[in-house]
Amino acid sequence: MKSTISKQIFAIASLIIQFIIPFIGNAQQKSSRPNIIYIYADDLGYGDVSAYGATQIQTPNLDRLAIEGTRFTNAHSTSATCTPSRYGLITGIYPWRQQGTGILPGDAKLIIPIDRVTLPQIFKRAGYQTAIVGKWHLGLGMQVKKNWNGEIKPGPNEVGFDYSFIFPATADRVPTVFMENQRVLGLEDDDPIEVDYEHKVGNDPTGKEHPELLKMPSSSGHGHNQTIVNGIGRIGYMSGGHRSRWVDEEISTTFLTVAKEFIEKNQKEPFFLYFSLTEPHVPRMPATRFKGKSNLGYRGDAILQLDWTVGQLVEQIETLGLADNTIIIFSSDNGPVLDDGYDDGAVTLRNGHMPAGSLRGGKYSIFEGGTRVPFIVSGAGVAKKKVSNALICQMDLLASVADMLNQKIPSGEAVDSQSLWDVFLGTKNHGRSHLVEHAGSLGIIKDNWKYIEPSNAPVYAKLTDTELGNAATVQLYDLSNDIGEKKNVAARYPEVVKEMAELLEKERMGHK
Ligand code: NG6
Ligand code: CA
Repeated sequence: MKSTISKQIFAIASLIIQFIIPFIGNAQQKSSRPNIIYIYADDLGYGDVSAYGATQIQTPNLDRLAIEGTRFTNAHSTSATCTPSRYGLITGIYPWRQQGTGILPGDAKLIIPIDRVTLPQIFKRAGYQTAIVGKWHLGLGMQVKKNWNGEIKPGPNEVGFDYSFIFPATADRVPTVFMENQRVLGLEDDDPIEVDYEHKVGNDPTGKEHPELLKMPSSSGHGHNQTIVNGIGRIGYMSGGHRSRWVDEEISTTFLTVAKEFIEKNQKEPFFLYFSLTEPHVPRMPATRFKGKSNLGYRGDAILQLDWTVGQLVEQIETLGLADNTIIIFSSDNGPVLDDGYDDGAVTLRNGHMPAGSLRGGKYSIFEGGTRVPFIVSGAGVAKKKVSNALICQMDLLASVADMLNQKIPSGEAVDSQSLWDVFLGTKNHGRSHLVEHAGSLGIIKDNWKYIEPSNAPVYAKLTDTELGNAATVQLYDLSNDIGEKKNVAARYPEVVKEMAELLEKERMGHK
């Protein structure tokens, strides 16, 4: 009798161990370690998305994410250009604290310290598989002069990504190649690559010598006239690697395919995918089937391609049954620009489109158009149909996911990143109290006040037709009724000016 009871107890216990405990474990794992996909557009403006009010272009896939999630109206990149914004995202530190974080050439050395905490490392420590697919633009290797024909270290893999499939800088900078785990893809021994940003290397024609070979002229005075690849003049010189050079029209689908492969392969484990798109950065050369689709020129076509790409990824997540456990975050690294160096119709075919919406300025600008960007969070645990006006910055993701995943940040690291996970999920409304904005000069935003420090930096960029927002006098705007920063009210509110100037100074001196 006794032995039968104990047999029964044993049988029940083993049932619990075999089936119920693993199930509880799984369930916990599910809710506490969601997959995160961070989709980062390049130069997409606040007004480029129909969910943000665009009328000349429709972005149904982004709009769907916004409707099924939370759309932020006061979310920012740290800076008004690419490299510094990405530096902020990965390190959780304002890039203006660190020299050498401006727009990098394609042969730059790695600028992310490999002994400090980074966003992908937080995920890695929590047991995630991590990948970057897309544009990198944070430098590679220990020096500028490097051998592009072998493995280049350190790079994204040392920064915390288990897998990397990138192009090194921008689509308009050489080398125009893909790199998988820090090796150029498709390279052949008999045609090694050389890259130089000062002197011409090899015999490939340049845009300067042979403008008649260009299929898309560079806009006047703009550069983009060095080595020609696929009929497009680039910044920088390269020779060799002819069979490894990308086809511009295929860049986007190549990244999408690789991103989907990563997701498919890692669907059973939690993963973090940093999916860093090239659209709508110059040179805009969308896949042929998107050409002419938007009626706004290749820039608009590239935005349609971007939107389609997002839709493809969402569809894959749904098909694989991962929707319940995946969060998609979509944003842009800086504000928009129409003419960034090529005559591609973005200006002439603008058709009334307002890439920055009602914001003033754009890429390169300290006005809101420079750093206030689309920011949409959607998926597991995210508030649906919500519009949040909380002040947040991309740099805050680091501390936020660290908190969500119970990972400690060593003191003195990621010092500018604030833990706001519930705000990102749209379940809490209170974001940062203030944020420093960065372009040619610094600005600061707090309680809907915007202060721009006096500066001698240029007021206007003729090449890109951008109001840069710099001025020799103090500027203060009341964003609660003047989001377009039209009326400088500094003279009317001297006490606010003083408070904001002091706060900016405190931040500047803050963490070194
Ligand atoms: C500028 C380039 C511009 C673009 C930008 C980087 C010229 C005149 N302009 O220097 O075309 O490449 O750098 O953009 O060369 S970013 O989004 O990567 O910061
Ligand atoms: Ca950019």
